[in-house]
Amino acid sequence: MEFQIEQIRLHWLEMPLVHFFETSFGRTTRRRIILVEVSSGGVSGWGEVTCGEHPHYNEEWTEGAWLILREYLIPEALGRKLDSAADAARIGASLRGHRMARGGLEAACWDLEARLRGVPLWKAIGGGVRREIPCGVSIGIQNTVEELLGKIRTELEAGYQRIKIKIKPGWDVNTVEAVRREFPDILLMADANSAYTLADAERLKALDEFRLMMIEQPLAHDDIMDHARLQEKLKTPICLDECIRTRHHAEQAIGLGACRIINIKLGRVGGFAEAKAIHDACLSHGIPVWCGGMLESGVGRAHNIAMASLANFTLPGDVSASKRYWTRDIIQPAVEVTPRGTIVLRDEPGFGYALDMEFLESVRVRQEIFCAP
Ligand code: OSB
Ligand code: MG
Repeated sequence: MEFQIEQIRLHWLEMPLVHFFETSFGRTTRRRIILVEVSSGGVSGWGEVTCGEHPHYNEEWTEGAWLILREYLIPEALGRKLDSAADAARIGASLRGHRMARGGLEAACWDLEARLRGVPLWKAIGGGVRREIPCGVSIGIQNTVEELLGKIRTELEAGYQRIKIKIKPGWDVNTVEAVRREFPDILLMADANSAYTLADAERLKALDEFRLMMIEQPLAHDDIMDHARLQEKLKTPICLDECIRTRHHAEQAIGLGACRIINIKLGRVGGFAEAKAIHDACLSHGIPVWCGGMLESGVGRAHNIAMASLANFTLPGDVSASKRYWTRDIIQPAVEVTPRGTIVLRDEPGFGYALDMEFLESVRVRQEIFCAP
């Protein structure tokens, strides 16, 4: 459906996490989140920029994304007539990188189009093959193994279908072994966020005996070749996260045997158009995908739920309940998980939840409004 981008409002929110989240690249205690609100004919669509506070997961960070939006993407978008939301993927196409900033704007355009059409976002993107999204949790590095085991127990009791733990050198083989001893039969996986090199192949091979579903992104964020060399040596499937930003990367990685599974993150790949392209490429090669997370607020979480309803998202993703991260979310109702470890799709137009504007404004520390000339 055709529409024109008449106004864009950026919202910068600051929200403390319920519990710190630690990966191999550092610990997060507070999130800085940019929401992109795109309006046409008095209707708003919402997107979330999923980058971190610092450029450690990838090159993007909140302050940088704000500037990319203000200086490049918004001037290109304002006043633009789109034949459909799929056109929004072209905004910023001449830039190198900055896909999370682009993805926040692109996702907002999909939400806006879905609202203008009066259909749920999952339907607008061609999803909805399942009414319930299978959910897993990502559990960060803890201060002690005992604390980790306690957290895993809590999440299993809540019904989550698979557990992902973060690993890094010194918190890997022994940790995974302790988890396996305590929970012999659970679906378990480990995410290294690029903490290793090929020189650590023997150490990573030691993980083979623990029946992990996969090991996620063990090697450098931009190195598909070395992952191919590592996958040859490992029984455990490698899942790529950071390395895959485009359909082309996915095809190269699959062709080289660098992974057997791919984690798709809406922001990392620059929005729904590229996410669907990667999804389709994986489907045609028999590579299953799952939906990754970036500690999103309710807006990004709701977009992830829609994405995870596409056909090839057959593995439980890192899409979990709002309350795991927030004492109060900016959407209503908060995202909840069933005792079966699933999230049920909603039928409201757009991303399916209402924004709690009063609360959103109370955590907003900065905003800027841009109008078409
Ligand atoms: O690599 O999947 C990752 C969080 C921040 C940065 C990178 C990652 C993660 C997660 C969290 O694993 C997933 C979630 O949002 O629950
Ligand atoms: Mg990851």
